[in-house]
Amino acid sequence: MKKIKNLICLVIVFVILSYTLSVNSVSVIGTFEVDMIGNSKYSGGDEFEIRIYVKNMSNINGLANGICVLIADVIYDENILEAIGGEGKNGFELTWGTTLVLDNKDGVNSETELAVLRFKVKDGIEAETTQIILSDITASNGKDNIPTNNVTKTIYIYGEDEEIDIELDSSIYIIKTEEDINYLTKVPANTTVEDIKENVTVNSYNVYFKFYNYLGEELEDGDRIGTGGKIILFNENDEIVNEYFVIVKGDLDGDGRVTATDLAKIRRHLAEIETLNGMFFKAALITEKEGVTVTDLAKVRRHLADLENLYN
Ligand SMILES: [Ca+2]
Repeated sequence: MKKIKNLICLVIVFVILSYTLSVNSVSVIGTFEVDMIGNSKYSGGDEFEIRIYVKNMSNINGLANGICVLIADVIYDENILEAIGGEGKNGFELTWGTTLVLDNKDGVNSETELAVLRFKVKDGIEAETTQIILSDITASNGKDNIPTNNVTKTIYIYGEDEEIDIELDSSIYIIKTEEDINYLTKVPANTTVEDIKENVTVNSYNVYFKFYNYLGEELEDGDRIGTGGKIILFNENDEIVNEYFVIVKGDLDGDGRVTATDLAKIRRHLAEIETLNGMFFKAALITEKEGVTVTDLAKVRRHLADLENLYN
């Protein structure tokens, strides 16, 4: 009898144990990625920054309250680069020795910038290609350790006599050059100058920006920037070093919004009453076909009716 009791006890323990194990295996954490954003071309003596983001959390439910701690080893060639500081972003605290520790009382479960790391290219370094690697990355949601793949950022160092193009980089906008004209595209309607400043980086510290609308009027931080708007980069001698035109899909009058006026513009273009030119023509190429089509009109109309979003 005692033997049977023991057996029953054992079975119960086994059932409870396997249930607990299976519950744990159900709560398997989703994956995520880490990204390093920043320009990649510098010369000896330049200081630069790398922004660290988490993104692509494919199983938000599994992440529950999101990522609140992330650690990684930061590997770089100390003969070429020197770490000169950094800071946490969006509530994350940065502690950086050989290992980088980022922690926050709150977790994040959508694409978020966690930190900025600052480096200096050592004086006299010329024509080198070097890498900054985040390895052994592990995050936590306060419950589980969640590892992910290494990330590498390649840095090209130019010689003293080589000219470096001062360029913008961005994790959310697309920067492209067509026929020697630079464009900042994938800019959604209602984007302000401040939004752009927060979402671009430039490969030089000695550069400042000015923003203009399509009429050449200077814009301030809170102003919307629309199609045909321009970002001009100046060096410390107030000389223009580069410029970018802004394209906001569906904004065909340059006010940075998509309204009935824009709908009318695309209609009139299709009816051959008034032709869309230059930047405004590019902004009307919603489907990115060769010319402006009926589908482009349909998409703007559906966007205005909240049936579709031009920027998703
Ligand atoms: Ca508009």
